[in-house]
Amino acid sequence: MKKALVTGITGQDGAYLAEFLLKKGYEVHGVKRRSSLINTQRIDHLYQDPHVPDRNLHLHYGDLTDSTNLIRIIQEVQPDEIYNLAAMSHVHVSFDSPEYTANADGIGTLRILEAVRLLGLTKKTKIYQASTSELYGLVQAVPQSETTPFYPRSPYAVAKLYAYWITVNYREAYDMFACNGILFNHESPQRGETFVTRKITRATAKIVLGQEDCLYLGNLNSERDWGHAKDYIKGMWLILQQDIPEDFVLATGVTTTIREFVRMSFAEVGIELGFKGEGENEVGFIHKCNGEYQLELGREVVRVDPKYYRPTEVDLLLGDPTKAKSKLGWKPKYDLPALVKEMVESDLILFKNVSI
Ligand code: NDP
Ligand code: GDR
Repeated sequence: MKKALVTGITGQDGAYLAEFLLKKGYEVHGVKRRSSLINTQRIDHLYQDPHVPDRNLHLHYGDLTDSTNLIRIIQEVQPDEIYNLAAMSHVHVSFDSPEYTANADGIGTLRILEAVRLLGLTKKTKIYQASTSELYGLVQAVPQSETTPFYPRSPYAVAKLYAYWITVNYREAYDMFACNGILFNHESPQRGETFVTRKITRATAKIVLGQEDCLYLGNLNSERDWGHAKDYIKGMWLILQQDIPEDFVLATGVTTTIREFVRMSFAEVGIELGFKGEGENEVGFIHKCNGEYQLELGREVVRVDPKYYRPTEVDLLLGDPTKAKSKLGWKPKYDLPALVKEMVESDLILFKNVSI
């Protein structure tokens, strides 16, 4: 039975990946941080009581900022594969906590690589590093592929740039099987509530159910290449199943503005939005109601709040997944309409069950 160690197992990708690996017959070990409230909601359905014999999901307390604890966990587990998904993953928040972000997202990756090297596991343990399309930052060329130059635009992206290159360096210096997946944005009903897609689908549900008045957003013009997390975690696994360690872009090859995502989300509940004004004065209003939910025509349900603007923005992400498609045989099953539909439906169910 293969053993996988997943850092960030309580996050969106960690939860989907753990489920995927368990189905493949892996023994899965997850690193989770201690928190004052239980934060394992995304993996509760996978939880096995520690007293159950032969269980195949094990959780370990740990933190990417603590080398000794990572060394101990890796020594205990002796994993065949490590998926380093743990990170302070919010781009906007990284401007408020730049040093912590560098420590966890940048040096944290070094700590994992060093632990594997010091423990003499370089020939046994394969490492997946969660790299990101944020590395491309200020647009140099589109679509963005494995050979497009990087120009990071946030403390998060700069930390991830270090993590990207230290992964490449350990691969070359110590002949380790260490790979970067350069993943474009991927979402799901499990997406954290403060990322823009989930913020939008939650607000769509709450507004039509009368639980929220208006959705406040930042830059509506930026464009993202959005896929479904379920497709992307499969790509992570495929990257580690190759004979030769390499870096791969995972993306859909389609880009969409935030404004269009808002439109699509409201269209799922039968509401056509109109937009008027520009910049900070732009608003989205109810133009037509075609279905079950009847809201007052002309009512403003989307407004811009500049507090959500970033000091430096990434305007356009559009990935070229040709290499992953040809070498890994990776092909996403979801397109954006299917993703939006699943997220809105899930949030409607969630908030229909909430009493106000
Ligand atoms: P989430 O924010 O949903 O999950 C992040 C995980 O990391 C959580 O389990 C979190 O724990 C954990 N974590 C944060 N800081 C630490 C720390 N110091 N030590 C240990 N664990 C920590 O992110 P996603 O699942 O969306 O993303 C997974 C990875 O992929 C991240 O590295 C992200 O940067 C990267 N990525 C994500 C993309 C996306 O579109 N989703 C695209 C490209 C890259 P807790 O639950 O306690 O907060
Ligand atoms: P991103 O995702 O920064 O691409 O990073 P996010 O959903 O936070 O932002 C996407 C775009 O939407 C604009 N935006 C807003 N964003 C948020 N969060 N909240 C708002 O109110 C809002 N209004 C407009 C942003 O300015 C931005 O242009 C995600 C994370 O998962 C990273 O960890 C990962 O590396 C990248 O995707 C790929």
